[in-house]
Formats: sequence, C-alpha cells, structure tokens
Amino acid sequence: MARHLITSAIPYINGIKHLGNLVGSQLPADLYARYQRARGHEVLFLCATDEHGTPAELAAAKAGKPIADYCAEMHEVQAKIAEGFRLSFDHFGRSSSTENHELTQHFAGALERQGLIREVLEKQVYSNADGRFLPDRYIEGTCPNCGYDKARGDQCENCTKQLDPTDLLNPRSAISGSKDLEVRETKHLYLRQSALRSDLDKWIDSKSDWPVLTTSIAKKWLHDGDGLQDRGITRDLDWGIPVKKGDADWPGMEGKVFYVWFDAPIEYIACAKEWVAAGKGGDWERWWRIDKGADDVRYTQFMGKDNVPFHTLSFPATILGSAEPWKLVDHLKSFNYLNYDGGQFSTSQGRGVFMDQALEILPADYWRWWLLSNCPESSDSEFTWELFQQGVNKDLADVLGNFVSRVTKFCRSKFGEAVPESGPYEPEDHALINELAVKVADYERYLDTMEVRKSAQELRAIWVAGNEYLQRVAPWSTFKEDPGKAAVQIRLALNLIVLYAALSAPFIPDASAQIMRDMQLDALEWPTDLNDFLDQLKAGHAFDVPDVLFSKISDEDRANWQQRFAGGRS
Ligand code: B3M
Ligand code: ZN
Repeated sequence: MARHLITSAIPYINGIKHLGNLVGSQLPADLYARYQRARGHEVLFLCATDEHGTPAELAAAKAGKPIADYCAEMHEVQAKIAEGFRLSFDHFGRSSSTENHELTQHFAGALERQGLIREVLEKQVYSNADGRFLPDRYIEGTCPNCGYDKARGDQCENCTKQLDPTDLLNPRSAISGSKDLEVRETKHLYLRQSALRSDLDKWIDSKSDWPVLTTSIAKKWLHDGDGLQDRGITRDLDWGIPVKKGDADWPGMEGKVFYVWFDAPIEYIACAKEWVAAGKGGDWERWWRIDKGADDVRYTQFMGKDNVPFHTLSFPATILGSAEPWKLVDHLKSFNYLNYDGGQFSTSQGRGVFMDQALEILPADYWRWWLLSNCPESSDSEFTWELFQQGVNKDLADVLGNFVSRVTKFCRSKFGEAVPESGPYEPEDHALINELAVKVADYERYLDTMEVRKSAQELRAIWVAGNEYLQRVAPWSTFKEDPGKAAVQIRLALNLIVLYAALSAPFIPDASAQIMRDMQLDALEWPTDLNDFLDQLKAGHAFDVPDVLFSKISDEDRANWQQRFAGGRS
C-alpha cells in the first residue's frame, strides 16, 4: 500500500468559479484521489480557499461586508458547491486559518535565519482618504497616451500601454475616488530567490518524468533574461497574515501582511494541520515532514498552467530555503485552458457556466464525465453546448446507460429480477473477459500516470466492448433456441454491470453508487482478477432494474442553455 498526498490549487475566495477553473485542478485531482483510494492506497487529498489579497478585500467591500465575514460565508458557499460536484477532499481548509498564520510566520523566520530575506525601501502611492497604500491597479486616471479617463496604474485598458501610477494624469483612488494621494516610502521583505537558483535548477533536473508543459515554464523563469528574480513577499494591506518571524515581531514591519502568493501554498501544509484539528486525522507530520515518516509519501499537485511558476519555483524556494525537512512535490500535473463557445470563460463578464449554475441544470456526473473526457491536457480545449450534448448523449446515455438498462430489463422479462441459474462461461464469453483484461490494464496505467483523456477513452472502450458483446451473442435470439446459453450470457452481462460501476466510480461516483444499490451490493471493490470479479454475482442474486441512469439532453434544452449562458451573469 502506497501513500498519496494530493493537492489541488486552492481557489480564490472572491466569487464562484467557472467550469474552466474546475477542470484545471480540482476535478482531475479528485479523479486521481478517488482512483488511488479505490486501488487500496492511503490518500490525503487537500484543498482550501485562498482568502487573502486585494481582490478579496475589494469583493468584501463591494458586498458591503466585513472581510472576515465575507470570507467565512464564501468559504461555506464554495464548500457546498465542491460537495455538489462530489469533490472528495479529506479536508477543505482556509488559508486564513490560525494554522496557516503560524506556519507562514514560521517559514518567514526560518528563511530569515538562513539569510534569505532582505529588506527593501520602496516608493508607493498612499491614499490619505482611504488610509492605505494603493496597489497599482487600484489607482485610476487619464492615460497620457490616448486620453482614456479610466486607465489603471499598471496599464491603460484602451490603448494597452503599460503605465506606472505616476504617469497617470489626474490620478485618483479606484476605491474611494479621492484625489488626495501622495508618494510615500515603505519597507518590504524580499525573498532572495536568486540565491536559490542552482538548488532549484538541480531539483527540477531531477524530475525527468514531469510533463514538458511544467518543466519548460520553470526553466524559462530560471534562465531567461536576468534569471530568477528576488520576490517581494510582503504588502501594505490590513487583511492577511501579519508579518512576523515565528511568533516574534519583525521590527519595522508593523501593520504589514505577507503577500497572498507567499502564504497560499503554505496552506497546503496548514490544511493537513486543520484536518487534524477538525478531528479527521491523527498525524499531519507523517504526510509533510521527511523526518517524521513522509519520505515514502508520493506528493502530486494539480493546477492550471498559470500557476506553474509559483509551484515549481516560489513555493519550492520557500521549502528549500527553510533548510528544514519538508516534503517537496514529486509530480506536478498542469492543465491548459478550457475555452467557452468560441471565446473565453470570463468571470468579470459572467460568460460561460459557473459551478453553481451547472449543478442547477444537471447532476454532477454529467459534468464530471464531459469535463474530464475533454479536459485541456495537451492543448487548450473548448466547451460548446453541441459537444457537451453529444458527449453526454452518446457516451453516458447510449453506451453505458443503455447497456445497463437493456441487460437488466431483458433479464427481468425472461428470467426475473435475479441472476439466472446457468452453466459456466463459454469460449466467446472468455474471449470478452480476455479482451477486457487488456483494456483494464491500460485504463489503470493511464490513471496511474494521470493521462486523463486517455483514461476516459479507455473507460469508454470498456463500456463499448460490453455493448459489442451483446450485439455479437444476441441473448434475445439465443433465448429462442437455447435458453440455458442465454442465461450464461446474461449472467456475464450482469457481472459486467458491476465491473462498470467499479471502474467508472472515479469519473461518475453517483451513477456508480446507484448501480451498486440496484445490483444489491454494498462494497465497491476494484477488480484485481477479472475472472473472479466477473463471476461474483451468483445464481439467485437479486437486483432491481435501475431507473434511467442518464437522460439525454434535448435540442431544446441545448438551445436554451446556450442562450442563457452567453454572458451577463449579474
Ligand atoms: N488561488 C490562483 C487560482 O485560483 C490561486 C491558486 C493558489 S494555489 C496555492 O488559480
Ligand atoms: Zn491609453
């Protein structure tokens, strides 16, 4: 039995995520976690909400709520939606937890002891009316280049010119509109990533099995231009983790907090502590500390490609730089983007399908299947309502659903609602079992190596093989001349239904559970020996004919949804 630590990138707290976010990290991570559990391995699968940073502050202000209340509410909203999609986190934590406060401050102290922190004096715009420093994008004014009057301090949206806040004419605070701004000096901490460059380089070179998408991004940042830059890890904000070294104050850093990207990955570790604090586990260190037993843990991270630099460079710099025996990631699975109907999903424009809306219109399994079998793995991929309708109707309704319903209904009409008395399997039955043994081994290999689309294709091929077998042996014709032989065939087909439930569970857990209930079995076991597995339902074993497993999406539904999600979610 192996031990798998699995984390998904932690979603920002401000707002509900769209399906593109879901398929880029949480959903494939869940597939992998469910699969490894099904294989009998010990799994710790963690995710959390990413609660710090200016966007969280501003979203709370917009909602008219104190930031802590806003985050607490949105955490519950996201947790509920995650449950709706059957994301099987062992714990869904919060980056604002006391555990993360302590650990983040601990890491900052350790990095300072290693001489890896330097203090830098910077000039920044301060708003007297707001009583705070303003990040560049929260300063607005008139673009000196094109005259657009809502240009931001980092860039003009109209003519795309990159700007400094001091370039703006008539600058004002984007928060209050106040023009009472001044430039002030402020001190910040920088992590000396440049000093860790060769350590990081060696570490990445040791990861020969990482996808090219992952290593090429990391190498680019290590070697392009001036190479790896030191990175500011503090901000002048109220909301966040106060800057301290361990539990000691950091002179000169009063009133400042750590940068959200410094504390967010540390939440992966803190989340394991939260899991223990919630009474769900006994020991978090055996997952995270090499000196406490984590040396035999296999750690896999899932994320969208935009998050790769933070996970291949910044977070490893924190861990390596601490000179403490923390577990580093073993495998990093990254994804491209899912586009929406000829454009991009857009949170700000409300374009595309958001996680809560998806669950309002169809059960989780429909989405899980389509998204995983079409995930943006080797390139970007696209969601269209036509493709979604096709995938659901063909794969789930015609292939899997139809098999289950044909077999159980035929059995009921000819033999009753129990496995018929029959002789042993015959050569054509064994031929199917042998064919399936090869396919199941391929399926396992794809899941082990996280080739998500290939694993979905293989699973579909396993469902198709059952349908082809039925067409070939045609028990409804056999029954007329040789009912005994038809009984053998139907006994195998009923056992195949159980096989499908077991193999499909990582993709479509609810449908699998429903099949198991209807087949009157309670434990879902992974098939290790197919001959035994497909002989488990014995004569007399009762079952229920399931209700429709998957309904088809009609053209009318498709057209309505297409219109409804074209844009403008409020
Ligand atoms: N919250 C960005 C994102 O949701 C960021 C990931 C943090 S992972 C430590 O895509
Ligand atoms: Zn401009």
